[in-house]
Amino acid sequence: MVFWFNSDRERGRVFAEAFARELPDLPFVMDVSERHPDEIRYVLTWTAPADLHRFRNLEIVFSIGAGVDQFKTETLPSNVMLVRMVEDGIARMMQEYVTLAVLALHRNLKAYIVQQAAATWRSLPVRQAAQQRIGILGLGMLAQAVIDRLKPFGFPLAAWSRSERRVDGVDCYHGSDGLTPFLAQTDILICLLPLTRETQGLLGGALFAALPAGAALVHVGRGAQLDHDALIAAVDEGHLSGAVIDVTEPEPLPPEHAFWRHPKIILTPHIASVTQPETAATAVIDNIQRHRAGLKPIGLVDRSRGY
Ligand code: NDP
Ligand code: OXD
Repeated sequence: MVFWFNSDRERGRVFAEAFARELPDLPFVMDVSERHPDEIRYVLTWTAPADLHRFRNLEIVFSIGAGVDQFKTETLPSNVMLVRMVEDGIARMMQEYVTLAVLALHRNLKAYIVQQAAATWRSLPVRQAAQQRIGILGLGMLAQAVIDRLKPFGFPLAAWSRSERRVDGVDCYHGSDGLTPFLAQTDILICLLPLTRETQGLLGGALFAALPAGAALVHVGRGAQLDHDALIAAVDEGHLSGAVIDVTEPEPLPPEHAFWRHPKIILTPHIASVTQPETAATAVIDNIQRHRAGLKPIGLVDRSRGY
């Protein structure tokens, strides 16, 4: 029974130390050719290796990320569990990034950066936090972590999920019927949805039109959820006031892409949150212990839903 770490060696060293300490009976390899394929029981990886079917005794594929759309789940053997990364480090970084993005939009940061470049000293109107309604697409692990951080600012908070949910202090909407009323009362929209057939292309012209005039977008889900032309049109027409974009399709964007130089768009290179090896190793070790005890791993992906 062997654990295969299929990612960068620097993070692998942190994992190897934690495994040696906490699971000394489970051999840990970074070079899979050192072992017979039948010995591999667990793999941690960003995408499914092309030859995954060689590992006939594989039981769990651990995703190094919180998202799992990069796995072609239909190609994974049906008896193998796919487990996404649920760890504190990812949640903390996402809290920081979304707070940064919301405050930047709330306090017109991009406009002041543009004004500074033109040596313009001019104050812009600002709403009170109680008048700035935040709406989050998704109400999962990361959205709930973000809500905890945003609450103390006093923004009215709402969220939209697939199934019905209740969270203290948050107006909860769900399902396709809940989307339009949710959007109608959202001034800063945050996308924290997984990429699935249903969410692909969701951030498009129709969705932007359903937001109040002057609304803004923070996109930290997945690139393929966003229609770039529709966003640029909505911002250039003045219906949207701006956007902070961390994920795009493709990544990286080509140098001529309009997002790079748009005066109302802040673009970052998919860095909102990065798996932290120390906390991620603890999460994976806990899950192996749960699996050994016959319990369901935390973050087990429901392949029929795609997340
Ligand atoms: P979770 O699986 O915990 O939560 C997903 C949420 O989305 C759930 O509330 C779910 O609803 C909702 N949802 C899914 N499909 C739909 C739908 N069709 N309609 C309405 N709601 C839907 O995911 P996480 O919070 O852990 O992560 C979310 C995503 O964030 C990841 O999949 C990844 O794409 C992205 N991410 C981006 C990073 C970055 O650096 N930019 C870093 C990490 C993650 P329900 O509650 O009903 O199931
Ligand atoms: C993730 C990511 O899914 O970094 O963890 O995007």
